[in-house]
Amino acid sequence: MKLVGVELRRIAMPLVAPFRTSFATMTTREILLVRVETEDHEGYGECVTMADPLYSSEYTAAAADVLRSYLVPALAALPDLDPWAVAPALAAFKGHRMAKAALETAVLDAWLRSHDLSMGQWLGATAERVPAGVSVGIMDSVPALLDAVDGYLSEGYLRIKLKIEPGWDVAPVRAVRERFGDDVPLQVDANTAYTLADAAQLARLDPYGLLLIEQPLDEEDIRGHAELARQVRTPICLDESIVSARSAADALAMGACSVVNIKPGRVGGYLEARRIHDVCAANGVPVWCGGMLETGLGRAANVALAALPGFTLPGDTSASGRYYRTDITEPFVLRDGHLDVPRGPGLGISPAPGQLAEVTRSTEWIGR
Ligand code: OSB
Ligand code: MG
Repeated sequence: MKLVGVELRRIAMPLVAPFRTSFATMTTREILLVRVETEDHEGYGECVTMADPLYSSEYTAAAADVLRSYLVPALAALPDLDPWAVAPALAAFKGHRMAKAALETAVLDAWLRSHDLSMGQWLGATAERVPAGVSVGIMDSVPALLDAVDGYLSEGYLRIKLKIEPGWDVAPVRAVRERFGDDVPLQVDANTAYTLADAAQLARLDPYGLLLIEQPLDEEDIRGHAELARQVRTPICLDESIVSARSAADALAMGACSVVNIKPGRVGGYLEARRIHDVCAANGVPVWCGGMLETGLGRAANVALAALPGFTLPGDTSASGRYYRTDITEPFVLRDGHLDVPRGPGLGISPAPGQLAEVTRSTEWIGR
């Protein structure tokens, strides 16, 4: 493929309800969309950075800058473009995995369209639909949380994840168990809010039969997670700490986790995400697909990834309506607690021009 240019588009999407984690409260999702134009096709990649560097070191303005200043020019210097050429062309630039992932995904979308292949087919998906979980933010009160969980369970979500932080952990978990019973698949996510000194408090979650505790400790504290795994019975799952197939292999070798959350943005794209899937499968370690409050564009690719055979746990791949009143694509809807894997070429879904225009704050064209 021959690259013609790349468009960077900043959009702002109001969330249906504020989403509170241990690191921030989000009310609007500010997103950078990358559109790659080749001589015959176009492709989209959704950059999953947050507006501020609170989940990880990346943030949206920095992603736009590194794309404009380094990544797009490096790609433009290639005589010929295909999905496998992207990561090597960008490798000299350290970090910025979410920005790289968005660019690689846009190239992949265009390339898949030119080969009339769907993302799921190309990745090796073995399922036609994937079970949907939902990530439930920290609330002002336990009754408010129970109302929210009740609503999600009525909609058909097959797994509940509660965001936790010190002061909001055992009480909400106990309340959800008491109200909805022991059969609801339930897990928690701390987004690095604890230290190893909190091991005894985290062990108090043991009686509640959780599927996993996600990222309790600092992203760099692999040894701490390994020690914590010896002190609690609930399986440890890593999110922020896993940035590559190599870091996944290292974490597994150290016993730092027994489950992995795969977010393609966090690890530099879908090619690396699939490598992590393969490393985990080779080790008998279950994986699930995380989310970053994506629009339908990012969601389409995540749902395709989640249809690979090693994704044996429901992901944070919720329906569009859990996040946005109006998505920029055809909305993903729950059917029987599942989302359908798109079948069309590429991402299998495209933005609706009117809706896209409505949420656009700025666009920037970088010609080759
Ligand atoms: O840690 O998984 C996380 C959202 C934004 C940033 C980090 C995380 C999350 C979520 C929600 O938990 C996932 C989703 O529903 O997209
Ligand atoms: Mg997480």
